[in-house]
Amino acid sequence: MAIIEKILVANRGEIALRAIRTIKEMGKKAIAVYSKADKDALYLKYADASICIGEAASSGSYLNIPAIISAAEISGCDAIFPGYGFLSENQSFVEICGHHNIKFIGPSVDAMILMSDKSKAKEVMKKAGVPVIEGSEGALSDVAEAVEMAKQIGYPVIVKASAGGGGRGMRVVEREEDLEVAYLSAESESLTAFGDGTLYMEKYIKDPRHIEVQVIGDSHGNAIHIGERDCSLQRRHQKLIEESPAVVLDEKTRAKLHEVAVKAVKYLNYENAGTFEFLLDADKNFYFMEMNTRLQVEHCVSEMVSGIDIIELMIRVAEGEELPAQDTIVLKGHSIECRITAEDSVKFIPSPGKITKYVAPGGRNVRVDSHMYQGYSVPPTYDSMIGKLIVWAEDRDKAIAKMKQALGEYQIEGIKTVIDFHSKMMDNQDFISNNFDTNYLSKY
Ligand code: MV4
Repeated sequence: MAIIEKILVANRGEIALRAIRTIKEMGKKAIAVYSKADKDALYLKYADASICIGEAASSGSYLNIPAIISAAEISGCDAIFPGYGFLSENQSFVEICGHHNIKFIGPSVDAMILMSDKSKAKEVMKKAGVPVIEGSEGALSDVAEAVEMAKQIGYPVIVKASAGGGGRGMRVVEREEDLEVAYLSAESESLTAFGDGTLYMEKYIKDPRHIEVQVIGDSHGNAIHIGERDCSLQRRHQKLIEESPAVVLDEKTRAKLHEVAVKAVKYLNYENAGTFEFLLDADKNFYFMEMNTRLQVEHCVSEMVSGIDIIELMIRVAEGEELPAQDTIVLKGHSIECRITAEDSVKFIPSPGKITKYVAPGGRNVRVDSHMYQGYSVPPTYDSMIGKLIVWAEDRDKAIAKMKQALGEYQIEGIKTVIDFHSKMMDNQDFISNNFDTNYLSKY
């Protein structure tokens, strides 16, 4: 047990604010870092101290490892909380934290390396007894092997980048005559994007749902899940609405999903928070897709149904504490999250600028995780997500009604947001009847 006293939050925006709140509630000190573009950011006001780490461009600030490590050393931090994006899944950063005796609040380098190779991750998960999608065992070596593999599993197939994730370096192939072109373009795309052109192949699952399980392991080999989330409502691989539980699952499938996820955490001896992503096919079979070795944007819906502060749990695990037993985790009701971005509601074109009026929603079981305030200028430099609106209610219908009310209470002027899109979704019959999949927004 090594009590952490001072934590550097190596992130910005809503997640920096989210983390600082928990750190201070735990009686610990929170140190913020910021780029020149973020000098007026709200999270700086809530931190115990803040340190400028460089230029607006992320490469000169939030991705600048020497600047962040220096900030941690100068301020006497004994741990770093990475949040999501930026350095949260950067293997050398985790290693460097170790060299400096700074506890990285997240998984080990080994777990991170393993899961960053998607085809290797799949092999390991298969060994752990987790259902995986039929396809190549590991990476493909060339087009000829791809053609043979596709013959075996049958079209349509999908080729994916081993180093990928989030949809880049991915091609769906319907017929053998299209495979070579698809293979070569996926290969060059992933080589450009990730510096690695390794590909693997799977049977293509048509119109799946994206279901993921929140897990956490501790340093004593214990592992628990905090339920699942349905993140099927996406646009161009950007999640827009997430919920927990995934009401598409029957109790038996849900129990199996949770069981498999916990088994995998134990098999990996995985420490800290993570997420197993699954695809659910039309027959309600689930298959492992990827593991995210970080806290995710949508963790809040899991917090709402469980009553657990996941960041608090991450910090406690990093201190060497044992996790609570699975049977103490009680999942109740329904939670929905709408991601609020500074984009227009029709084409999702970024709309940075000054917020001239800001009134946020409120009320019972309404949670606003946002760094917005009246007078704040949304910089054009970073991700356009400027907040999340999360609600909880006894069931999904009530949660939708509450979300609709809360969205309607927002008054934001000066920038465009996707609030109108979300309001329309809360009235959309397909959404209300839970009749959608990961391709819904591309059809509609
Ligand atoms: C798939 C698939 C269908 N079949 N794999 C998209 C991102 C990357 N993580 C994997 N993805 C997919 N893999 C097989 N075998 C469909 C997708 C997919 C998708 C998955 C989850 C959420 C949204 C998606 C949107 C398009 C495609």
